[in-house]
Amino acid sequence: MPQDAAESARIHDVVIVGAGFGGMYMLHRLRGLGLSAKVIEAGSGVGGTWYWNRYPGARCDVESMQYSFGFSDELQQAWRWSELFSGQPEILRYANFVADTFDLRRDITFNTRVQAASWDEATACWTVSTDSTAPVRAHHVIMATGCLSSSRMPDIAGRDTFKGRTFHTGQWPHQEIDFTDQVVGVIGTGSSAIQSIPVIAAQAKHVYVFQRTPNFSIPSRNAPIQAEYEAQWKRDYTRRRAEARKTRSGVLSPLNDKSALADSEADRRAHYEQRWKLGGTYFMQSYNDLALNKASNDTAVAFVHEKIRSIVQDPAIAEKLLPTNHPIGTKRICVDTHYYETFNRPNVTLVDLHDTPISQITPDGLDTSAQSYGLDAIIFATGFDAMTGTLLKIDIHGRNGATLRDSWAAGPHTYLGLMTAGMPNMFMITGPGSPSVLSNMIVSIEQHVDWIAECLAWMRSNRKSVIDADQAAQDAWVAHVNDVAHRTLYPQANSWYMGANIPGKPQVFMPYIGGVGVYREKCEAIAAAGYEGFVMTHATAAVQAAE
Ligand code: FAD
Ligand code: N01
Repeated sequence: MPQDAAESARIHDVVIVGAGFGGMYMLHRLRGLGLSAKVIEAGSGVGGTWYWNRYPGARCDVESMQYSFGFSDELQQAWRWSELFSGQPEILRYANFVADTFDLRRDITFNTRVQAASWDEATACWTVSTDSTAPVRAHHVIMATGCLSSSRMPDIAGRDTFKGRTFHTGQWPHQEIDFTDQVVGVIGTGSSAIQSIPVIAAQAKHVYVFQRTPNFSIPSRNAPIQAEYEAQWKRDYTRRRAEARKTRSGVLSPLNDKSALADSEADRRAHYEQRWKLGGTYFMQSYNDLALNKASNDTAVAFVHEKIRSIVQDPAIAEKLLPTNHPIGTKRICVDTHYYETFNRPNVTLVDLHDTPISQITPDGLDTSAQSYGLDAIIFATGFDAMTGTLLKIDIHGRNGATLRDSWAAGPHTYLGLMTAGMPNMFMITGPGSPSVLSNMIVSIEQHVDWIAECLAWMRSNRKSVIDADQAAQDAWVAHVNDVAHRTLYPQANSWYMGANIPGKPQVFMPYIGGVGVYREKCEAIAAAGYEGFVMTHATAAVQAAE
């Protein structure tokens, strides 16, 4: 039989879409259960985020000793990180090391994009269609498609007329890009821009930073990892990983468990100074109510504003860099290496789009309503259609032909961020409605993968072949996710967490903000209660015949 025909006839236990950290670990766990699994990946290699986001300065903002897999002690002892916050090339090498260690590539089909998936009730099977292979059939589909994997190019008039080079940070070329002697425009001032601008400015002739909304950024204080620090972690890894899994964010971090308003002005300032010196996202742990109480949050905002004013020499530029339209932390906080200092360089110009928006891209550069800028290259650091964009690009048809696009028309509806009612046997790793992007994502990925693997093992031993989310349980979970979000300051920001960066996208707070530890307990309790809120059915005659 030709290979394509043989593949079409075969029914896998599981198809996994995506070979980032989620898909890789899922494959490893399924093999351990003796299930047949095939991974389909659009890129030509593993690593997901770290395969695609190769822009200068890309690095993690969760410490590498923590932003790494904890499921295998051999793996965590063997791998050595060189920096506290490792750069993209090193994280990609790590992903490849994981693939080599567990011999993952032999079950991954690369350079293949999944375009559609449809459920057949009679055979209890998904048929997964791709852009370059015969359709693949499987009893279960696991979407490990990533929360930040659909880059977003803004619709700016004349975009395609530009004669120079254009880049998106989330789809960066694989070869080194040299900006020497080039005039570069960077559109956007989110995390990707804030990481890349200082590196590009050190090389380019001139950089224009086109800023629509300023963001808060904290210095990372990145440094090489000292041998003793690494040894401490490695001696105590098992206990520390277990502790991290119980925290709010999946990161061991020094939370100061009191209100910002409980300290005097002087003590608060001294404490913020300490945190600023410590650096990184830990700043948001300065007090326990920065995400809850506007008055507390305002104290942190005022401190960071003061810092920006003290770093940026030109007071007019400093004022333009002050974020004022959202509480600190309600958009993903940025972490940088010399971002604000970069605006003291003579070859960097901040273009404030607030009063003078971009009107068009021209063959030679970019026009704002006030001025034309001649550019050799434009970098779109304009973010992602986060959390739902990648899933909704796939044409998914579940029970009775219902589509995921219809079922999520008013925003993503899931049970635990793991399944959506009407899409039987389709799981999502770090789907909307789970802590996902509000956490150390490797911790959240491991938790979802383990939960899904254990669920599949349970189904097999209990002779269940189909699992679906119960509609009422899902509705209650969606209401809970909303309720918890609205007890915080997060919904006050026009963030991508809210879908606010995509014109026309429903504005709902998508991740679950109840915390990684609390969420894990809920998931475990639900499993222990026989998968409460899920509906499981026995194998039908048709399924048995197909097996
Ligand atoms: P991804 O890594 O996004 O992998 C998904 C894969 O699915 C991709 O390879 C994609 O090509 C593939 N795919 C998608 N759709 C299809 C399809 N239809 N067909 C075939 N293949 C498909 N998180 C942290 O916790 N800490 C950090 O410091 C951190 N830093 C980040 C820095 C950047 C620049 C970005 C963009 C994100 C960062 N994140 C960070 C979030 C990061 O996305 C996660 O930590 C993690 O890497 C996600 O892994 P994943 O496997 O779930 O998804
Ligand atoms: O994207 P973003 P990102 N004209 O959406 C601007 C993770 N990550 O790629 O705010 C002009 O944050 C937009 O402006 P505005 C992390 O979770 C982590 O930077 O819409 N500007 C904004 O400034 C992060 O949150 C790291 O007004 C336009 C920017 O583009 C997530 O990925 C590093 C525009 C987009 O910012 C996304 O970050 C990198 C237009 N038409 C990424 N359209 C770490 O450090 C958009 N913008 C770990």
